[in-house]
Amino acid sequence: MKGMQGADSKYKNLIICLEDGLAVIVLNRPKALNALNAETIDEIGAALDEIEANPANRVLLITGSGDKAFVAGADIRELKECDSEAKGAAASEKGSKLFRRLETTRLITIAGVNGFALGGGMELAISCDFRFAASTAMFGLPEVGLGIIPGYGGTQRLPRLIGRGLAMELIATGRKFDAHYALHIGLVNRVVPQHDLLNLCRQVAQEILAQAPLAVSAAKKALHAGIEGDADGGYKAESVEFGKLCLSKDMHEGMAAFVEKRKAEFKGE
Ligand code: CO8
Repeated sequence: MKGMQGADSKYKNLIICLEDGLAVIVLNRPKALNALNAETIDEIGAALDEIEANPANRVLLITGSGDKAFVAGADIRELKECDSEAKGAAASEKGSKLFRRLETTRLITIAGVNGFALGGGMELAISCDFRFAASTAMFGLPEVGLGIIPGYGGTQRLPRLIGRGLAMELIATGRKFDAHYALHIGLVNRVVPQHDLLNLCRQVAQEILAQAPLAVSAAKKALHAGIEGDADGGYKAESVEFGKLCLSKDMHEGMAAFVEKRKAEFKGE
């Protein structure tokens, strides 16, 4: 990833950059097209601990290094060693827990899909709040062709995102598809030339960072409550979150700024 400051060398397979409220995790394992081995999964968890611990970090961008791969899946060489039911289930659960954490973090998460997002790579992308893709990106859940199934939440998240019929077709055929098809089925929000991808991600991150922090987190909580539970629970969660925001200083600031025709200065309080 070009133009990033403050690369942190304590991770072997990641580059972490902190840019005024925007945290960037770059998967950086080029010799395996950024495939997720157990070590990389642990590193993403540790990076998330570090990023979440600072309330100033509010948006998380996940992307891959280079221009070929976002993440080419779980590491197949490591998966080959899963020779018992218990080992397989544990490996699945390890990634699944991390992706669930990513899905429910207070941070707004964006996947900048810069190339191959296959298997566990596509599952990582769909555990983020939304996705932008380079026009060269390729997607797919090819697991059934390896004799396995998506094991990092893909069988659960894909139907929720694009609907049951399409999800079943894509999972059962293992078919790979390009960024334009991904846009057509609502898997990604926008497709841009590769050289514009990070600028787009940063620009949208800035738009989010300009909003009231508590309001953005509350909106994520309410949205999840409805998507994951029943509609009544979702409407209830929305009202509860709305009520809490009425006690925030930022609500008063936002409304005062409107009336006084000035830009709001939010403090996240
Ligand atoms: N794992 C390990 N190594 C990989 C992976 C991977 N997923 N993908 C690519 N690599 C390695 C290749 O082995 C190769 O290494 P080497 O040079 O040492 O042989 C290097 O990356 C470059 O790859 P290619 O030479 O294959 O590059 P190409 O441009 O020819 O092809 C592809 C690019 C099409 C992306 C091709 O590499 C490919 O098909 N990769 C595998 C894609 C795949 O099947 N992904 C799904 C994996 S399974 C999965 O993700 C399950 C998730 C749930 C697991 C739950 C339990 C743990």
